[in-house]
Amino acid sequence: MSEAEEPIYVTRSHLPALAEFTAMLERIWETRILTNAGPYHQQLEAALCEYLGVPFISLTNNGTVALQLALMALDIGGGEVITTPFSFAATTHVIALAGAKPVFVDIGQDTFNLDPEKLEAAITGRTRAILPVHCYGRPCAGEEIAAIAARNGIPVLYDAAHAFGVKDSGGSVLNHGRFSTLSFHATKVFNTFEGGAVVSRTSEDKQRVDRLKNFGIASETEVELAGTNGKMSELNAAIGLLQLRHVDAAIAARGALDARYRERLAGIAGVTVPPAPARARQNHSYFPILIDEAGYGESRDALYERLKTRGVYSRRYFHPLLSNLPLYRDLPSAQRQALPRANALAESVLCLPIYPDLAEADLDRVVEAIGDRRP
Ligand code: T4K
Repeated sequence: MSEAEEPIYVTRSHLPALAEFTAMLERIWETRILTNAGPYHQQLEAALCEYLGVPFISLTNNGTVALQLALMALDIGGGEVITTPFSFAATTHVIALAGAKPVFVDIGQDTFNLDPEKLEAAITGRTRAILPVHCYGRPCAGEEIAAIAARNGIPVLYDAAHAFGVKDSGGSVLNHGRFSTLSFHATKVFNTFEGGAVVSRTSEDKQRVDRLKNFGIASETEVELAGTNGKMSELNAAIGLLQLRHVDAAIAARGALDARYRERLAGIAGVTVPPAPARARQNHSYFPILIDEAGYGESRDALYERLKTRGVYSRRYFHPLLSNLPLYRDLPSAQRQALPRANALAESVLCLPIYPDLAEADLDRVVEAIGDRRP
């Protein structure tokens, strides 16, 4: 957390009932199975497969490690990985950490996600994988990406950190690609305090990820792969089992707030609320708005600062754009002129507070502060 005076957005609804959790803790104390795919871990994997409608899940200790494990499972061995610059730092970092070169492709018009029309031109003989992000839980163009990937024989790994429970016209978006990864960080729609998961399409892929998250160990005497420690503990898995009971209510509450924001923000000049994605079950994990400085009369950054003075803590997800970070800006694909939409979006987007316990009166206060441009 960056500011000491910031409000706590992780509210009651992000936490399981303490009594239920205590009962699970007692069980852990009794069995003394604390980690390494214990009973709660196994139960949570099964429960998530059912809830999310996916064939195989491997729980991990966070969403970043989930991405790393999926990349390790693809065994890309360097080369290039095509991705979007409009994401959280973890998405590009894992490519660099895998010893590969990130290749940025611009986002689509009004989609927030990697543009399939720009994808094929970015594929070279060195491309080892495609890593799109369902940004804000808005589904990527899964069919188009799949067709391009298949044509070129390149695997797709989706960063679905924001897309818990999201569906498109084909069902769960987690069923696109060879792997999808989730984040269960405290601030997410479904959380285990820290945690994440890799969704696999086949039992062979799940077994590979499971080995990789446990040091590559295949049996007592065999270490088959150069793995890491990506395991989720029993404590986090127990929290997840309890959270899962309330996730539908949490998503519904977010949906009502999303609708209220849309209604109240309509008509404020220079403020655009992106339309909800078509044919999707959303999770309302973020509420982005776009500020057109000329029409609004104030820059996005000035609004962001002014909201803070009113006790409203919004987030400029995702600014700075990953391709503009000193770490990555010298990459050939990072040039601003090649990424006009992502650059424009990073300069104009503001994510407003949205969490299940946000009171309607507080939401109205956020909208009033946006509507009232006086300092
Ligand atoms: N891929 C994508 C596309 C991602 O967005 C992320 C993470 C990942 C991969 C990696 O997944 P993980 O390895 O994190 O599982 C947050 C989160 O730390 C990060 O998980 C998330 N994406 C990213 C978008 O946002 P911050 O630094 O902006 O959050 P922070 O700490 O400022 O918290 C936001 C608000 O919530 C604050 O007002 C305070 C409040 N808060 C926060 C925490 C942690 C609480 O009230 N209680 C809390 O415990 O990064």
